[in-house]
Amino acid sequence: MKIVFWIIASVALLVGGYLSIQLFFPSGTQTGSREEGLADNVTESEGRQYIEIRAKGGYSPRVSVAKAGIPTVLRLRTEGTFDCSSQVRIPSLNVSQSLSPFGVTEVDLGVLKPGILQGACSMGMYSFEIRAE
Ligand SMILES: [Cu+2]
Repeated sequence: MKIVFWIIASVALLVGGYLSIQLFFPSGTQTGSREEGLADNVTESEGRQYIEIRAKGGYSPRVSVAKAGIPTVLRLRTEGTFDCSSQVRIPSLNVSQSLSPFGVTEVDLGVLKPGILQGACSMGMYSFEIRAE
């Protein structure tokens, strides 16, 4: 009976290890040394700030840190996006935007107030947030 236990334990370890690798290093994403979910995706140009978010099978980065108090444009980039992340909602700003499968769609967010903006796909399955500080 002992051998059966060890076989089950090894299989569990292998599966668990594989899953955690998938979790921390999802294929197709470049993980740098930055905090998970945070990325340098906010730029400023001529008094406006631009937040770049990629929409495909979810949103990345999941968390964007932006400045409150200046006009802000959200730039949603699709790369062959045929899943529901092409239907973007930001309920608190009454934003509901369909993205074409390829390209960049700009959404004017106005002047951000300090706080957290929650965005999601139409089903609420994929989400992202913008922290305005
Ligand atoms: Cu969805």
